[in-house]
Amino acid sequence: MLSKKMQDALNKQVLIEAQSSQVYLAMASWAEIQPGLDNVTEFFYRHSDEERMHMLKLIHFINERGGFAVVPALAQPALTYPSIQHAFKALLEHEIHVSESINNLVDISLGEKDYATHNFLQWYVSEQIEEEALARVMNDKLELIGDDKSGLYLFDRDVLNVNVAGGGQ
Ligand code: OFO
Repeated sequence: MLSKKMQDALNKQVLIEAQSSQVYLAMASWAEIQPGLDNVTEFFYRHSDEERMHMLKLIHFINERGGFAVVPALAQPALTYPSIQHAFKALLEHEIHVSESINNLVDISLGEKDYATHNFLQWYVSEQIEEEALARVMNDKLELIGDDKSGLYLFDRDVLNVNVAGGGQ
């Protein structure tokens, strides 16, 4: 059975994952109308779906452990970005914020001696390591490319491999 404190903290994470999904959905919609970003667009759509899956996993866990998962209202995400660099920088910053939030949940689970939740959260801990690493690689590449059009073309082509390999889950 979840403590009230643990349940409230997990429900906050439901909101964060749902909001993440919304943020990446907006990035996808913006990227879709930019020229030559087909694979980047697909990456953002997939990332959005994956965040929804992270949210659902939490909802099931909370309900299975005797709590009640609250489906939250969402804020309007940023709709446009000055450049692809800005979008990926926002993505990295967002993931760093998510990692902090997951770490905070791990702290709470230990404080509550809730080892089942602690164990459940390990999946998110590993996931965040991967997501942050991927976002950093993409940001580094984009920084090197700058405004170079052929570089951006190659970047989009590279993202195809990330999509096929299932990165950013
Ligand atoms: Fe990318 O964040 Fe979910 O966990």
